[in-house]
Amino acid sequence: MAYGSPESLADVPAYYADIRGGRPIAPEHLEDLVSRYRKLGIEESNPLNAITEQTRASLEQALGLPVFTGMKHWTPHIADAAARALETGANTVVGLVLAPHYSALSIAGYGDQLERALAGAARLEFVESWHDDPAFVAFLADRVRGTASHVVFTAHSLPARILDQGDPYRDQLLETSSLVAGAAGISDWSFSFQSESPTGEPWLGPDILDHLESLHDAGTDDVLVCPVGFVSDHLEIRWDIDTEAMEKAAELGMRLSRIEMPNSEAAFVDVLAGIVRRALPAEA
Ligand code: FEC
Repeated sequence: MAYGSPESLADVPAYYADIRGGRPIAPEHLEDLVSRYRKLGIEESNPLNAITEQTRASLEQALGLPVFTGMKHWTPHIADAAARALETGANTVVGLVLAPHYSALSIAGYGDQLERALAGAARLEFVESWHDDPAFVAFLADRVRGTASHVVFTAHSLPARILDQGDPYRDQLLETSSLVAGAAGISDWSFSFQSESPTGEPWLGPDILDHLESLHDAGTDDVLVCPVGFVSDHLEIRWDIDTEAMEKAAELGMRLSRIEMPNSEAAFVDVLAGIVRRALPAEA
């Protein structure tokens, strides 16, 4: 399962409405979102969902089992994937989200959609998080090992109220970052959030743009961004990091680069295949 992305600019209002779940959208926020997709060159077709399809196809090959894509906010929906799995006669379904860290405000929503769609017609083995999977940690460690830059690990922010609710999201993100840094032998690193939404409530920080200023004030001039909370080249990477954070770094006179995202790379697909195999019951 993946977040999903609008196929064309014309889809953006319906896509945003799905993300907001019926809550109102300020016209200026919709315009801003349309303009971000337009500036990335997305008009009639969107390469971002294609990455998920490549990952699905490669995972199917690696596992020798049918793999279906379900998107949280776009088509094919999670319910479509569940229906297709049931049509093939599946009696066990492994639910894996292409996002490693659990939050009640993110992964739980995928699980609810899948559980509702399966409605008990197949056994559900839902992977709640894979933030400390040793193969995933080793994959990311390979991406940052040997760098001379200060490494900033990042992930999508969420409303700060999750901390009062005992949500493990931030702790899991810090754990992944520390495991990756440890495996790569890196001591010069920090963590920041990114991609905060204008919902009118406080979100978890620091945001990467503020964090870059703090790093600059502390004398850092060379940063490598490692977005541990994401696995592919979507809007939050191509806009929030490659465009906004890059512009901010240039303004401050800093160098900023980021790791290549895992996307559908064979070594990453092997990581996913290992997680699915471990989630499968012994008799499946
Ligand atoms: O490339 C694309 O087209 C889609 C990129 C995309 C990913 C993604 C991942 C996460 N989100 C998470 C939480 C929230 C919360 C809200 C929210 C809002 C948006 C909006 C867009 C968007 N998100 Fe996202 N997210 C992506 C895109 N996200 C677009 C709406 C406009 C905007 O704010 O820019 C606030 C919802 C609300 O308004 O109530 C909360 C989390 C993740 C990482 C886990 C995952 O991938 O599921 C958490 C990719």
